[in-house]
Amino acid sequence: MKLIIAIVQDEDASRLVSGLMDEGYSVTKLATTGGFLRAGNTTLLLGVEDDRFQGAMSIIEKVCKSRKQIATSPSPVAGAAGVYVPYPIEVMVGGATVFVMNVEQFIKY
Ligand code: 2BA
Repeated sequence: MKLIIAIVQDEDASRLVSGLMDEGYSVTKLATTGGFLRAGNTTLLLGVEDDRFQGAMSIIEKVCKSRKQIATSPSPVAGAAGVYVPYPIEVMVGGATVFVMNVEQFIKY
């Protein structure tokens, strides 16, 4: 069994959960915040049997889209007058950031 931890954009989360549930995957959805943009994103936890792992990854890859986001720089630079002003930056946020772990035990009480 594997544990998939997928960090996705909020815009894709609902469709992704539906797509996974429709195929019989169990999903836990967490409301999370990215450290760099300080904006909300969604983290999904999926415990999947090894033979169903690729199926889950295919759904994640198909549903989650990369997007450009404009954000205020997290580290403002000093302007000409020595005043620190935030400036807008454009970052490409990935469709999904996925961590995969082997599960040693899976227990339900
Ligand atoms: P954030 O930390 O808010 O990052 C959003 C996007 O900002 C990132 O997209 C990346 O394009 C950019 N970014 C992040 N850190 C940066 C930096 N130090 N300098 C310049 N640009 C930077 P993604 O890489 O697709 O990441 C999307 C979200 O996935 C992240 O949101 C974070 O919540 C999570 N994530 C990504 N890599 C991670 C990791 N190694 N460990 C834990 N969470 C991660």
